[in-house]
Amino acid sequence: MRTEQYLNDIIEKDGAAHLTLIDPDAQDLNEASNIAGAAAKAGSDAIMIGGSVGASGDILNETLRAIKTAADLPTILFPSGACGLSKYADAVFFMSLLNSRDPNYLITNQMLGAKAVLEYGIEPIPMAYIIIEPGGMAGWVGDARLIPRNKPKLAAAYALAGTLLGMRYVYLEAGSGAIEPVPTKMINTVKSAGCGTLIVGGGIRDANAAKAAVNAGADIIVTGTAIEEATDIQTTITEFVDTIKR
Ligand code: 1GP
Repeated sequence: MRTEQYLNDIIEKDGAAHLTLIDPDAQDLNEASNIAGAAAKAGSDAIMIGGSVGASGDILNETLRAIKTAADLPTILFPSGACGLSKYADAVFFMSLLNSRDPNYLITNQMLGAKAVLEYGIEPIPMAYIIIEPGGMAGWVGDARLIPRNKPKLAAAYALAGTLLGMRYVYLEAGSGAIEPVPTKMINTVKSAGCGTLIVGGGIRDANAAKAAVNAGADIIVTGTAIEEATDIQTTITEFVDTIKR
């Protein structure tokens, strides 16, 4: 429970936490190292590592080692399947894509990876993953039956089901690089339904959007593209962090 407790303590103290997403398939080792170093200096709370395609094997392991050298922050895997596990990480979002049509993303990959999680000694954080329109690459790869943006009650029903199944975290995902983030009304409806720790990501391009998500009920904000595309990475992360925390 080390990483989970660490995040929960931050949320209690600061009102929200910020995760910096690094996709080993999109960022080379040098870029990953720069982003991780900037994230630590800017006060981001942890590094999330994963991606829908290609974030596995040597490149995943080497990226984690580069991140660990550059930043003294917890590393949390965000795997697209059992291939996205690495012994170099501190924790893993042990997640099920609840609105997938494909049993591979509901339980088969989890079955395939469970023993490795224990053997590697990485901390599993049970998480319900729910993909909202437009869904991006994650939605396509995960064969998600995308939640319509104007149907917040559907997202809330999935989140509650995940919570009752024992998943302590819920992640509302609009898809990396989404034109618009998850609607604030949906965030609010999900949080009000009584789910656990609520992560929101996908299409959060600036600090105002991040703050709006937190005001609506998000506990953790994930940003990847906005950091990847920033000209000044540390300043951009600092803006996110300073704006969402009280
Ligand atoms: C993707 O939610 C994350 O899984 C981050 O999305 O790249 O749009 O920040 P962005």
